[in-house]
Amino acid sequence: MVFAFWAALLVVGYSGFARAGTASLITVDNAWFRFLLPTLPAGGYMTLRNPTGHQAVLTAAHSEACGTMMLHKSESESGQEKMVGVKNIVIPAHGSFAFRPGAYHVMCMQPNMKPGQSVSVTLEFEHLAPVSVDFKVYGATGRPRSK
Ligand SMILES: [Cu+2]
Repeated sequence: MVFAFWAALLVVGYSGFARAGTASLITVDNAWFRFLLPTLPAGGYMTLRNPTGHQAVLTAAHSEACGTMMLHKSESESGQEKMVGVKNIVIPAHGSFAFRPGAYHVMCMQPNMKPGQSVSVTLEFEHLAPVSVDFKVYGATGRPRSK
């Protein structure tokens, strides 16, 4: 009786692991948008973690709440802030990659969202299954610095 219970647990645990194996192993923390106005693009930020032994390459992001979505990098050139398009982003093996204000971000070109909402974004990778992430929407002041 007791043995059967543990055997059942093992099977459940194993099938859960197998599913995780076929999905992407990339995880995402602290995903959020800075939303200003529906007529202005909204910057999206997050930290990607790659626990695998191979580099992961993020190639695109899309969301039904964004219309067009792009990978961008902010650069300052002689005091002028400008954004450039980025083809892809490499997350090193056993490493992480942070998107943050003033640096790399996903650009939501036609934001259809409101502060307080969560918006689903799908991240596409080379050789890995796509990952869907809920981005929390904040206003102009951005994400509170709690951690
Ligand atoms: Cu941008």
